[in-house]
Amino acid sequence: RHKFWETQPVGQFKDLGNSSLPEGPIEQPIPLSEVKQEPYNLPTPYEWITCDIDSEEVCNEVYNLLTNNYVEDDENMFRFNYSKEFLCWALRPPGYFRSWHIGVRVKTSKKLVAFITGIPAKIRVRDTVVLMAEVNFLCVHKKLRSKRLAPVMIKEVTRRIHLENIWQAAYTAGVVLPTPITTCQYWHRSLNPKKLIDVGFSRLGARMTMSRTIKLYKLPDQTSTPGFRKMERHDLPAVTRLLRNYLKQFVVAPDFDENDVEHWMLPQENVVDSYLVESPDTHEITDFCSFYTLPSSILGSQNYTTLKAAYSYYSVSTKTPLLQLMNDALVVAKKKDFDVFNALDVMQNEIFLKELKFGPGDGKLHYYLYNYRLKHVLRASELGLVLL
Ligand code: YNC
Ligand code: MG
Repeated sequence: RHKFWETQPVGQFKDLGNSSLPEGPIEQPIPLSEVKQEPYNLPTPYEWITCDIDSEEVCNEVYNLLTNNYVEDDENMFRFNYSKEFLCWALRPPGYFRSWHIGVRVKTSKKLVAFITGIPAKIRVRDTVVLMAEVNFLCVHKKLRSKRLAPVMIKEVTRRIHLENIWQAAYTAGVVLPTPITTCQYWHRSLNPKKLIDVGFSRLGARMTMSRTIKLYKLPDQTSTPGFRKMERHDLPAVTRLLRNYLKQFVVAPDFDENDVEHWMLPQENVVDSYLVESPDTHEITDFCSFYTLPSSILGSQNYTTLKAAYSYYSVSTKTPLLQLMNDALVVAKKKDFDVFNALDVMQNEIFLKELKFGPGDGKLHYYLYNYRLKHVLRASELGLVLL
């Protein structure tokens, strides 16, 4: 069935429901001197490169490969269009390794035809914080599909991760592989229903007119929570405390320190937005919400080329009801001209999804751990991790 994945240290389908297997690493680390020192072999026309994502030229090549060949929806109507600024942000967190940004070129033309990345992250599983790699942006050019290039890319990124003495990884995919730790669903909140219907992202509901639909999704011009404002650098200690305390409740969640929060949460124009609630009386930071910017190319529309989407990232409510906090997030996203606000049913998101008029999407998102077994499949609400 899965000729490649069956050979890897991941939960196997045959072990589902066998809770006699222990939780934790599936294989033990080996001495670094015993890790393969040379790259895996590629078919002869191709060569490995380490991508210097700081280089304008390399960043452009990666951007173009992904823009034309990365993830599409099931109907091939939309394709993720990560911006260059976003890629730089996603690939250069504290302690990142340049060697984990891997490309494949055609030797003769030097054309970039495949890509895969890892970044380091501390991820807590129950009581144990594990240094892992988050693997993302696996992409093979459309003309080179189904030639078993993906397994070689995964083995090469694994080898380079091992060389940094890291033995576990986390990743997500729209496809089912051995074996999801949980399966989540995307929910979509229309901000610009007319455009979404026009480009085929959504459809006019039964017995609905366009004007009733526009009214249904209308949002206030102003946020409603007193003390709701954009996060600033001086908020880092308070936001870090808030997030760390909040994420404790989930079975799998990142273990963020202040440097991580600085990188992942400090607002960056067209990349990540973060807001918080500062109590007007005590000046205490009581609540937090964030979303990242990930447009999609619209593949078949006469009228539009891009769908501007915001993706819910991390949110924490201690005083402001989550429903009210997220409604304010929708208000600011609308003001910033996003067409749609997306959220997974992870963490406590189910509290607000239906109430705030999110509708369920069709695709599922599966979460995986490499070389780390969990006894049971998690509920999405037990997951405290959002990957980009
Ligand atoms: C996928 N998304 O099952 P079996 S998500 C992992 N993640 O292997 P070929 C995948 N494996 O089943 P193609 C996968 N998609 O025979 C397919 N596979 O065991 C498996 N799409 O390889 C598949 N990006 O080269 C099969 O397939 C084998 O040419 C087939 O290439 C696949 O970034 C792909 O969706 C996805 O660009 C590159 O279709 C290509 O089709 C493509 O013949 C559009 O591969 C873009 C797209 C995937 C986005 C993502 C997360 C990737 C995680 C990779 C796994 C990391 C493991 C941890 C490593 C570090 C360990 C440590 C320590
Ligand atoms: Mg292939």
